[in-house]
Amino acid sequence: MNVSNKKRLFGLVAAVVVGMMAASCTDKASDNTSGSASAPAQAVAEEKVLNIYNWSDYIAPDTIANFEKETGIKVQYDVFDSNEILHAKLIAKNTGYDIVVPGSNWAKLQIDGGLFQKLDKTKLPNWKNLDEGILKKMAELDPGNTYLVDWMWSYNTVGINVDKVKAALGDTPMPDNAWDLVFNPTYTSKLKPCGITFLDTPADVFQAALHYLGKPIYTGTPDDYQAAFDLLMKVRPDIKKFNSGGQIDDLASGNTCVAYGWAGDFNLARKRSIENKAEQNIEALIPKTGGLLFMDTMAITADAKHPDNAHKFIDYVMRPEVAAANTNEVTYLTPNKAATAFIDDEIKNNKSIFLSDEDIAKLVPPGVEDAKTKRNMTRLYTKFKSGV
Ligand code: SPD
Repeated sequence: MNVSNKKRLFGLVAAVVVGMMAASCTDKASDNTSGSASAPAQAVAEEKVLNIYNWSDYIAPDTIANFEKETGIKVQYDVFDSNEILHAKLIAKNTGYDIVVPGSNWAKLQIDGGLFQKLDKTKLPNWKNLDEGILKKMAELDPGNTYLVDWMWSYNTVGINVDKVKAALGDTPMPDNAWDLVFNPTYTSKLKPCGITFLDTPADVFQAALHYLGKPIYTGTPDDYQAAFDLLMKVRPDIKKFNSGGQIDDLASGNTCVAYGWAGDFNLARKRSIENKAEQNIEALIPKTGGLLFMDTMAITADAKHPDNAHKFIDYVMRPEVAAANTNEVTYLTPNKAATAFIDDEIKNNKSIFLSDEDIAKLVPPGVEDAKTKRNMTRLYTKFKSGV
């Protein structure tokens, strides 16, 4: 993606920031402004430990090992599969994690809730590698780029096993709108035998259903959520399972043929299938109405016990070679401009990873719901999953 594409992408992101301000976190920390620079304890060397909580399948296999070898810092690296899980841990406090990686929209809520500490830029010399345009746009979300560093980004969409889907559809041609494959019973009823999976997260599922219905994806209107629920219930009998982190292996092994999930994971499933000689022809589709954009961001928790080590890790990840190795492994895009030179041509040439200008323009910006809407959405999602 060239710089102007990135600027457009982040212009899109910036457009939602104002809308996100309305949602709230209740327990505001008494002081989240100290950052790691001002606490006297920081003068004392930290124990050589770092606790990180990131999304599953989101890092190259040697990223942590190389960091440990170089610094002597022992990393405990745990994974999660939904923003809801991370958010619940953060608001309960005492997560035990130094670095967490929420979606940017959720991160904004968490900043406002006092759950993160400021970055100390003097400890981040590799900051210079980040794309200026992106930083500027991120500053609209996080003024002064004070708390967040983008980890990687992609979009929610439909992923398919091309051969299995064509076989299951038979005489029925592929729909013009890829979202039909997961939201239109005409298609889902035919695809049911080869296996349809959905993400297991209320926000992602309702946002896509609302988008399919032509509604704003973070509308607060209860009637819209009811309409999305009614739509979802029509396809519920055709859904095999709800599984976020497991979609990669299910697609790569041919266990499922259609998924509603994250484009990066679909490209990773394709890569894994090739590596495992499973020969499944997997594609991340680009819906004509657009995919749902997301960015996942690194932040240091307000109660982090190892903020200095956290800065060391963030700076390490901002090295071009390290950022590119992560992208080359997991097929999500890095915001690290200097990393572009190290990204494999196969990834650069994949149009569902490096999107065209036209596809970028169609991406739907992320949003976040107010607390009441979240409760309603979770209630409806539970009913939808149980199928009654
Ligand atoms: N395997 C990495 C998945 C990262 C997904 N982040 C998703 C945010 C969705 N809104």
